[in-house]
Amino acid sequence: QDYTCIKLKVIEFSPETQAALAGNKDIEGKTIFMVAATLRPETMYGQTNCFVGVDLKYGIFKTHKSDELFLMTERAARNMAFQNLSPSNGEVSKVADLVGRQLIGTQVKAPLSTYPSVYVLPMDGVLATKGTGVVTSVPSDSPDDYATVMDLKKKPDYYKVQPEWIVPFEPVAIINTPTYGNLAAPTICAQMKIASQKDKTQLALAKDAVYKDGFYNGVMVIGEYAGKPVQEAKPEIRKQLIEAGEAVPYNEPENLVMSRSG
Ligand code: ZZB
Repeated sequence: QDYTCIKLKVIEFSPETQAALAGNKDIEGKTIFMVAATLRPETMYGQTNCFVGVDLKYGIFKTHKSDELFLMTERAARNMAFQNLSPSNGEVSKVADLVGRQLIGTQVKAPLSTYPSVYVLPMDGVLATKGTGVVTSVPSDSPDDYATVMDLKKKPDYYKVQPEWIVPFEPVAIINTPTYGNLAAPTICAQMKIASQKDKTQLALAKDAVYKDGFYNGVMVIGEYAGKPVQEAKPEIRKQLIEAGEAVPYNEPENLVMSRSG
């Protein structure tokens, strides 16, 4: 898969992560990014939060740039080490260990998002075996993201999140499609009566439907490419993010993912 890894700059870590990193000399003076793999760079205007898996293991790693560190799974760091994204070819250099749970409530700056900063929240289905284990959330166009945000809104205590990390961050219209309008995920979730991230079968169908409709029939309604088809805007936005240093290309061969997933 040809992913775009979006660099979500850490503004302030959660108190738990701050405690875990206290005294760590390797992070002093460095900029830390939570790195999220996406196939939909054109949706980045609609980022409302970032997801991690609470039980997943993450690390902070040195990168190809001496002043930048990446927060992601070790598996992703190992893949990146062979894609010119680590200090030297094949080198994985970890400076801290973290667990997803500790990251909840961390505040990050998401490139292109209409919200100046967003929060890290928990999602049940984040796969350790895909991308970086960090997922950027676009509830306007991703049914999984929308359903998860609905769960968190309904049960903040259960999920150990604060309403102010969620409630102010409404989905943002970024793509218009003939079938689902300009808030495809909320629309299809309502139509299919999907109410939770636990509705996995329905969500897979919803995701497939909005993916196709967005890609083939979608038209941008926000940003520099407003009025342009998604197919035209996608590569341009990807290129801009990479040139601005706000994203990196990241490749994950499908068979490699499978063979390492155990
Ligand atoms: C932003 C985004 C906006 C995404 C959207 C999707 C959609 P696929 O096709 O199944 O490979 N993702 C990335 N890493 C993980 C992970 N470790 N665990 C769970 N989900 C992950 O799906 C690729 C998408 O899965 C990625 O693109 C990312 O979410 C998520 F409007 O990034 B996406 C209809 C989907 N819309």
